[in-house]
Amino acid sequence: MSDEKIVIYGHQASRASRPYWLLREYGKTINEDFIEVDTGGPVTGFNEVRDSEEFLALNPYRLIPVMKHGDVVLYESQAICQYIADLLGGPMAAQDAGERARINMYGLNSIANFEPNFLPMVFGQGGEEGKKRFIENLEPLLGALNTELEGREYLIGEGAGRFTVADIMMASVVGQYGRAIKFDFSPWPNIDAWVQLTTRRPAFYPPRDMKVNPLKD
Ligand SMILES: N[C@@H](CCC(=O)N[C@@H](CS)C(=O)NCC(=O)O)C(=O)O
Repeated sequence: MSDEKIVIYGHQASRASRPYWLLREYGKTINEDFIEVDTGGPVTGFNEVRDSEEFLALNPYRLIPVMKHGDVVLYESQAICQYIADLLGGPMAAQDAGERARINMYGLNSIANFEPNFLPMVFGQGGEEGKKRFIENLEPLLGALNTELEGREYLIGEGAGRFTVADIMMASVVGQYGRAIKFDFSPWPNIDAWVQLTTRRPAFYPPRDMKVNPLKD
C-alpha cells in the first residue's frame, strides 16, 4: 500500500464532492492529508488541467473525479469512495466480504437508478414535463429505498445500522440532489429521516475556502 498522499483531480461542485465528503468524515484536510488538483467542473467550467496529457493518461474518458494513490488510479466517484473507505478502515468501511458487496451494491444503485432521474432535475432538463417523468420514474425506487430503511437509521449493519460509505454514496445522490431541488420526501418518511441524518452531518459541508454550496452542485 502506497504511503504517498491521495491525489483527487476534481472540483467540489462535481461528483468529486463524494470522495471529498468521505475524506472530511475521516478528518482529512485538503492539501495537508490529501492533494486536490483543481480541474474546474461542469458548473464553474473546466480548466486546462482536464485536457492535459497528465490527466488524459489517468482517465481517457475525460471525466472527473479521478484519484491517484501511488500506482492505483481510479475514475468513477463511487469506486473512489469505496477504495478510500477500505484504505482508511474503521466503522465507515466494510467489515467483511458481505458488507463490501452490499456497499458496492448501493454505490451502483445510486448511479444506475437514482442519479439518472435526480440529476436532470437539478439542471432543469426537460422542464415541467421532464420533471413529471423523472418523479414518476423515482416513485417506485423511493418506495423500495423507504422499505429498506424501515426500522433503520443507516443502510449497512446490524439493527439500526451504522453510518458508512454506502450512506455517503447514496445520500450524495438522493439526499444532496433531492435537497438541492427541495424534493418533497414526506411520502417516504424513512428516507426523509435518513436524508436529514446524513446530509446534516458537519462533514457534508465543504470548508468555506472551497466556496461552493454542495446543495447547488
Ligand atoms: N459516473 C461517473 C460520472 C463522471 C462525470 O460525468 N463527471 C462529470 C463531472 S461531475 C464530468 O467530468 N463531465 C465532463 C463534461 O461535462 O465534459 C462518476 O460518478 O464519477
